[in-house]
Amino acid sequence: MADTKRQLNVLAKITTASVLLLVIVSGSCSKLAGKSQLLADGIARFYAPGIEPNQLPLSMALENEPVVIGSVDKSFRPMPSFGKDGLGRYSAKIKIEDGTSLYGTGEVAGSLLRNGKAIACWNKDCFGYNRLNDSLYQSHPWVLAVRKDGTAFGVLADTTYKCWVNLVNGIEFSSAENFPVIIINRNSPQEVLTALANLIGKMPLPPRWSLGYHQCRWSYYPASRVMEIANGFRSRNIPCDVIWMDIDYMDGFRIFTFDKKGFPNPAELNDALHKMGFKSIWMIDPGVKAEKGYFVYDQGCSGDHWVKTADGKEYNGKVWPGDCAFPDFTRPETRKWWAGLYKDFMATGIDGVWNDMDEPAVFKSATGTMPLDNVHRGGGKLPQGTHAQYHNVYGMLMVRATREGILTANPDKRPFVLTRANFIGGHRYAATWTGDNTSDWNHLEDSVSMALNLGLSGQPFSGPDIGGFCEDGDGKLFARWMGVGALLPFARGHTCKGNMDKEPWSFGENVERSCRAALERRYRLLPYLYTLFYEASVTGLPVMRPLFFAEPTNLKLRSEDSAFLLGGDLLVEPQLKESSKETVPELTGVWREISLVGENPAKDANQPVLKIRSGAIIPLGKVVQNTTEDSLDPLTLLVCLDENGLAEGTLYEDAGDGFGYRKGRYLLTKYAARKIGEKVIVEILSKQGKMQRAKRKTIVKLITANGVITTEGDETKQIVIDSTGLLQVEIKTKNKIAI
Ligand code: NBV
Repeated sequence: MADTKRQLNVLAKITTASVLLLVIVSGSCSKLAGKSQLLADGIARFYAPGIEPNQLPLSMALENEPVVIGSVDKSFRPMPSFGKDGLGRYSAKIKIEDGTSLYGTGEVAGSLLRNGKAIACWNKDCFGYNRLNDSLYQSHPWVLAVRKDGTAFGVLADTTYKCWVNLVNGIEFSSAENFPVIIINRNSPQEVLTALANLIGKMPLPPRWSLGYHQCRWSYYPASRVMEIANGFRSRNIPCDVIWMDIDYMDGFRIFTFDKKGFPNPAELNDALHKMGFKSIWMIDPGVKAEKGYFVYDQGCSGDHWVKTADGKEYNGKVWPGDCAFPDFTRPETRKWWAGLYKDFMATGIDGVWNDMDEPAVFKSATGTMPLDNVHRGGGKLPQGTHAQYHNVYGMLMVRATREGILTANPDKRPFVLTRANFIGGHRYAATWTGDNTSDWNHLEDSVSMALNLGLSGQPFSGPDIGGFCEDGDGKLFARWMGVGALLPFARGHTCKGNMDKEPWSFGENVERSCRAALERRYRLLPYLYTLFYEASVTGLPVMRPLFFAEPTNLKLRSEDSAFLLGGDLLVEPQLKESSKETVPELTGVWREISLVGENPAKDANQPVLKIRSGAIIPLGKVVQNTTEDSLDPLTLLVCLDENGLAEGTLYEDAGDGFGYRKGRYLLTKYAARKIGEKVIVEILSKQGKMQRAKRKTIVKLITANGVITTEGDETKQIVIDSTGLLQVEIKTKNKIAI
């Protein structure tokens, strides 16, 4: 009997073992992680079973290789399971609880909430956004998950290969090559993003001028047209900081050259623009015309800088100039050479660089890019690899070299680079715009959700082509887009060749008036915006935030993507639909509507409704035409007390450019307001930094339910507002600031 029992036991064990073996061999079942490393409390990196960490290439997403502080406890949550997906690709799955909302995944058109989507992360030229549900020009294999209770976690599939993110049933990443995943578990989405930024790096503080309005088109040609545009802004008093030069400034699309007819003297043009308070940004593409005698090509050949075909020849693909060679940015020597090319270019007085087509886009090719078996030779810590391995980081490596180049050329200035292609972590080198959108109402809506999700994917500095790139659109759409676009982190109007003019004045007087108001609002808000950029550079929190950041447990806010927050204190409610305004779910607490330049969104639907959070102080400047003008005299503090009669806010100031701030030459002022009896006292609560505080007038505007009380004073002393005065305030527009 005992023997039979033993035999049965053995049989049972054999059966279980063979089932397990079968499962493992067929790979149809997912397994828990193999090796894992604890990187911080609640942050761990997991590898598939059987994979040694040193078998996989070094991370390109992370800023530095993280220190492993220990092993991962079994209780770590969430735990990934590795296996193969339905198509036999390596996969990592993470289960989600009911009610979990998913975000991130970078630059994908469509709604903010990503639940139910299946996205392929693969950088691609997407004229008119012809790829719904896929990542467009950039790849962010990253998902932010916010649980029902407001706690959150994030998952990074740390691979540069094409990566599928399937959010139909939980979270599943898959790829043809094995990859580790990094999981960050935290108490709130904000904490997840800060932890992510500690891993992938923070956006370096951009020059203040880059927060102004930018005007672009493909292309302003010749130089005299550029000056006409510049004069157009100044003569109409429409604020603007930057004019952009698209590819036609080049001589036959040869990068680092100037068209002799249209742009015979770029230094003179830049100088004239500077005298008018403009900066200029000029485009550089990666494709180098394969033409003997052209200095960039000749140098590239003698330095052996080109990407190679599988059989070791120089790869040539067609782009704007015809047949082109492509720098192999995985090579440190090539990045150095590329960086060096900017020396003479920047010496003409160019202020910033626009890297386009860096997916890289290749015309007349089956894949829209170079062959996947092309060879990148690597160097330093990067191994040699195929284009399949390096495709998604081609743009990121390019802008890294560009940034280094313009910094070396102008060591005392903060570099500004705009890129179309990028990869998670690429915000370390460049800001971004969301590529070739179309002038229609859907893409206006997408502008908000896309910039939000880029922010939730580590890129705080982004915005759309205001007005839309493809097609003309009309004045109504343009004015509405300008109203919203002026409140996004990166604000640039742009349009495609062949389209009608799309400057703020191109659609007649009414649209012009509306655009002026929109841009004046942005310029008034610059002190607040710049403070948010500073905070983003320190904390990694996005400048533009989804509404659920205000209340992560409020499930009604989870899919809200028509309204958004700028920082923590300003609610923006645009009208994104042509003729109706979406109802925005109420946020807890009191948010009071404000008006910055006399605008009234109830009468002008192009201007989003702006609301200040009670308990906040928002610093404003005055309307200026560009950031070379002093906007902080007077400084205005909008004060909105909470139910305890308290408010607080911060202002960051520095020289606006250069690196003095890193040596303490900045001012970070925390203002506080408190109500004592009938009086409200506004004063400096704390300050940091050694920059001299300018002598300036400070205007305090107390925003109450019944109106606004305005007082002037000296911020270095207490500014006292007598709220009995409220009774005398003429209340014309309830809840509005009359300025
Ligand atoms: O350089 C021309 C355009 C540029 O205006 C646009 O912003 C980029 O997204 N560029 C693409 C190349 C041609 C696109 C059809």
